Amino acid sequence: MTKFPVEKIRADFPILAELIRNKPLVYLDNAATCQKPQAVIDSIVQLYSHDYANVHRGVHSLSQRSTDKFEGARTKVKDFINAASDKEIIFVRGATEAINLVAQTYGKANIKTGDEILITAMEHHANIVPWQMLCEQTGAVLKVAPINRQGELIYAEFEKLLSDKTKLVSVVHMSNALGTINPVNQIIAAAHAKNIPVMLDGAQAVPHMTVNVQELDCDFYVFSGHKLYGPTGVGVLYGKQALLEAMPPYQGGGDMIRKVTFEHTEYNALPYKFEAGTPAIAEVIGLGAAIDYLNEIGMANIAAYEAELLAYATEKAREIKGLSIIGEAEHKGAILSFVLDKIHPHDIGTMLDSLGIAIRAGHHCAMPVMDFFEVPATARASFAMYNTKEEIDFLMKGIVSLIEVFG
Ligand code: C6P
Repeated sequence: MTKFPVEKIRADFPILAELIRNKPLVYLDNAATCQKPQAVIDSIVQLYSHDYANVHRGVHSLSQRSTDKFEGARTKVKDFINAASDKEIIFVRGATEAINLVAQTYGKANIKTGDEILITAMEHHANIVPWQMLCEQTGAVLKVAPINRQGELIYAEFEKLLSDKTKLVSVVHMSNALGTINPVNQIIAAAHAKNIPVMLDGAQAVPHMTVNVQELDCDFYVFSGHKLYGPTGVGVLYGKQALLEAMPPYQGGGDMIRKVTFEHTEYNALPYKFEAGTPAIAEVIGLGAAIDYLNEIGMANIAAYEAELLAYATEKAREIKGLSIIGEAEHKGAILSFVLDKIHPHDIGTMLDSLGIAIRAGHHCAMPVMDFFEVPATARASFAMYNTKEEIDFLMKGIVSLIEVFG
């Protein structure tokens, strides 16, 4: 690979030039949300300045322009994850809404008292709570496959939990709290051998690796636009067409109907059946622009560069006495969760902020992970394609100075 053009990429992100507390911003909170390239910002300005109207509704020119851009973005998403058809791409508000949608439609239609839903012990709350709600509604049972001290799924235990009662497996592709990348090919093959559908929570995976849903053969895949350098308020539910066809709709309203009378409503075809109401037009189009931008750089190049960043950060972190890394999976994405002896993660976050460094300190919406590692919270530095080794050096220097002063 030719040298990764990180400086050129950095120049595309205007916010990276901000000063925070009079210091250059070092943005290492990319798992919470990524910053936006100028191309995404421009796409939204262009839309509202020149092309904006409601979609799928008007015969007038602006509505057609808006609709073309909106549906164009759907095709970009389809190609980006290699779905078979635009009909399999449902726009939602984010990964959270996508999982709730599947729980309340597929789940309610197919999961009954005594059935089991299988997740892992490293899930984000968004892939726990919707299933707990479904279990309360149906009498189904939530099963949790355990993890080890490295933060890896104990695959043998996962396999043991797959049974005739299991009606759905829903696992995180890459953990936002630990960085672990799960053996999703193995998981999907084992579940499919028992005719169990699999949903992957790809919110943390999609910005960092090539995702090919047909090759994975997953049944559902979900992610959020804002973690993929796109706008907030938009996310994607991918589902295999046959499954989506058979599912009841989620919400009722405009756009998801073909014909309405007071006696009966006929639902629209896919993907509109699941897109009630005026969608997040500008956000969807902005997501399309983010995907164009990423395609130009290449997801494989991004993954290779971020692997370098992670290896560098891990090596440097291991040199710091009193720092413990939480999550040391062999197969891992660019996340460094850590704790320091005697300094609470929230204090680490606040003190690093005074140096212009943005990290997340907290439970990362994965409280069961914190319980497992018996920590109240972790400090999490999460890297993106615009981060540099110099920024990692700066982070490490900041941590060392904290330990010297407060440790
Ligand atoms: N994780 C983080 O700081 P939403 O909020 O719907 O865009 O994404 C939810 C979600 C689901 N699954 C995983 C694996 C995630 O990482 C997230 C979002 C952010 O780690 C915000 S809590």
